[in-house]
Amino acid sequence: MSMDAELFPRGRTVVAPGAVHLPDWLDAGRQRRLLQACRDWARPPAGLRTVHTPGGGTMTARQVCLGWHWYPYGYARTVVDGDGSPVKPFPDRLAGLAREAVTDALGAEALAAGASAAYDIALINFYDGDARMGMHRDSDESCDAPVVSLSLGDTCVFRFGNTETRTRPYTDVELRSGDLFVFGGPSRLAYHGVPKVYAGTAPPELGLTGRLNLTLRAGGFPPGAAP
Ligand SMILES: O=C(O)CCC(=O)C(=O)O
Repeated sequence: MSMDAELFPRGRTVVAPGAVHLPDWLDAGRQRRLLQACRDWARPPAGLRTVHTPGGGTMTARQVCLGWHWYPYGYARTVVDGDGSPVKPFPDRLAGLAREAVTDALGAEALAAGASAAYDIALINFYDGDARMGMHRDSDESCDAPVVSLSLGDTCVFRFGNTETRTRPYTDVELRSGDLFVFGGPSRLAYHGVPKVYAGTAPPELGLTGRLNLTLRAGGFPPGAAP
């Protein structure tokens, strides 16, 4: 444990209105089970893929989706920018995890307010090497339910900004393995990104080289239909 960690134990932090960081939310056992599930989801068909943006860019974090397939910039039921396979189903247990996360981070009222919003999308990002993610908003959903973010493996700098610009003001938060970050309400459409991942900082007992992030979202799309 670093001296900083001893002097300043990590606690719940409200980073912006509706944006809350809960350190160490997943215990070691839940992290291990979630990692194992991610390894299964990453397999083809509809497995981990490299994402290309319409402007000719390549995202350095590779991605796999559950429930709905995200591509720049929309959602589909099949991997329209990859192998064309149907997206893997979104498991009920992730919906339960999302509800638990929102309740712990923002209170039961936040969940009740978004009660019509069923969590039905997971985007799983894998960061290795020099992977990072530029500042962006999660704005392709038709629903304002909070976004739930879970981190596994290496520690990163998560930059949480404002709803107006990609630039300052923003707050840099260190996300470690097991941490939960939820952003909803006035922060739902805030710009955010991952400027840095600290290689080799994952808990050794987890057995992951690199970083995984799961974001759980509610699409709000008509059942069965492509939006
Ligand atoms: O990896 C992270 O912590 C952020 C992921 C993210 O911003 C996204 O999937 O939209």
